[in-house]
Amino acid sequence: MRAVAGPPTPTRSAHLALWRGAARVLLDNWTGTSTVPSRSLYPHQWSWDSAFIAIGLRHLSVRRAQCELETLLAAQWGDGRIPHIVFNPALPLSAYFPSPDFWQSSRAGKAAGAPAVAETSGIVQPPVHALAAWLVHRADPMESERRGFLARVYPRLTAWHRYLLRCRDLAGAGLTAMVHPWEAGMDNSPCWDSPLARVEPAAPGTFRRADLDHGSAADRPTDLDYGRYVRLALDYRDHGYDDHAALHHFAVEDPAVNSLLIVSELALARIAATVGADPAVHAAHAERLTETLVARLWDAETGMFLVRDLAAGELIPERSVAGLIPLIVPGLPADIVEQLLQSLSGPHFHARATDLVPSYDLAGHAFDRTRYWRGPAWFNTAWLIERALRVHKRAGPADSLRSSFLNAAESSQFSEYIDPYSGEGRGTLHFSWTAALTLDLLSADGEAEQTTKRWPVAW
Ligand code: 2M8
Repeated sequence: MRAVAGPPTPTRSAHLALWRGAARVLLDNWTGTSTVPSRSLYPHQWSWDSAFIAIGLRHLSVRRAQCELETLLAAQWGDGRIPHIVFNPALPLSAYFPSPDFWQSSRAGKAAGAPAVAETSGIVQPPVHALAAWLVHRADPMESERRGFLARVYPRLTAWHRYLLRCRDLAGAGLTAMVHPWEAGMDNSPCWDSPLARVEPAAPGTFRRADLDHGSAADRPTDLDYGRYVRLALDYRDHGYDDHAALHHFAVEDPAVNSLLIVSELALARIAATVGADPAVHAAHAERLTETLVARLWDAETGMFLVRDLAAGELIPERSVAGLIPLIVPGLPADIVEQLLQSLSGPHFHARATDLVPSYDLAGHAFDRTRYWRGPAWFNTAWLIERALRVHKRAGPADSLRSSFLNAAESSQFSEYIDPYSGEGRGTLHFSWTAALTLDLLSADGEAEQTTKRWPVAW
């Protein structure tokens, strides 16, 4: 492993302590082959966490960042899915619930091609991985080429996107669908309340939550919702994680997930061109997905994108940060960009204490300033919005969001999320993606870096 790098010159004086603190978190949470989101609450490898972590880790060690992504990809299933958790076999089953004996991936997922060598969950998370792989490559293209990094990950990343576009286009309309609230990453969002209400919860005595050993009950999902999460996962497992055979009592098209797929398809186009494959197919996917995203999920009345509930066949009337993340898509119509920018700075999402965007509508009936994904502001979504503002050349708001992000990361000890009214850190501390994305923002002082190293396409 090469030596861990210091901060880039422009940030050395102003942000040295912050850089060191963030690096410390990533060093402490490194297991030898990947990074845990948190030593206490999330002690295994998580899929979209690892993508965000690799984006920051590349500033410390490009080889570690490559390893982070390749460890995750080594647990990819034969059908192309990247599981949302890869379990560390050295930990006791009680370390996290649902544990490997719940998912039973190597047995129940055998027909879907679950690996025999690793135990994983059977659901997925948002596709940030191709974007991360491209950014890791850009951090040191010569080292990447020397080690054949992109050539190795390209076929796996295309298989992953193929899975999302073929097996998960449940409506046959051209978008990917999520079949469990955890798949969208915003696990406890009020957007899931109405589709989840149709799910019969697993009986309370049939499982034991481990999250309450480490997190406050006031911040975490309710027992009733946990029972529903468990029921959905059990049903999927009992149908062999087969997307055609499973009943999918919960199925939604999420605007953030589909936007991240678009951005990752654009990154795949860049990767394809670099490894001598055909970029056109990925560019075409991105274009078609963008058109379909607008056609199926844009809601002019609210001025943002909404989640589509596939069982009800309608948009869910809840404003969440997932509906603003499509701002990251470069090919959006200009009037939609304008309306999204207005929504971002309007009363539903502009919090008093911070520029970080709350996860849910500040004026919404289900808003809760501390319960996770029902109001608090998260650092990964702030990073995505900061990128989105730069994509659309809004340097002023992007600079301001960047500086709020860095202040909040420092004052909250790299917390998992913050209370949007007080700015106070909530959830677990020393959280890996908060630290990783801090490093990424600290590395982005020069405009040249903004447009070349930090983003797949200088749009
Ligand atoms: C949270 O989700 C896990 C389940 O996957 C949990 O609550 O136990 C979410 O914030 C998710 O987005 C994140 O990837 C995961 C690990 O940080 O934690």
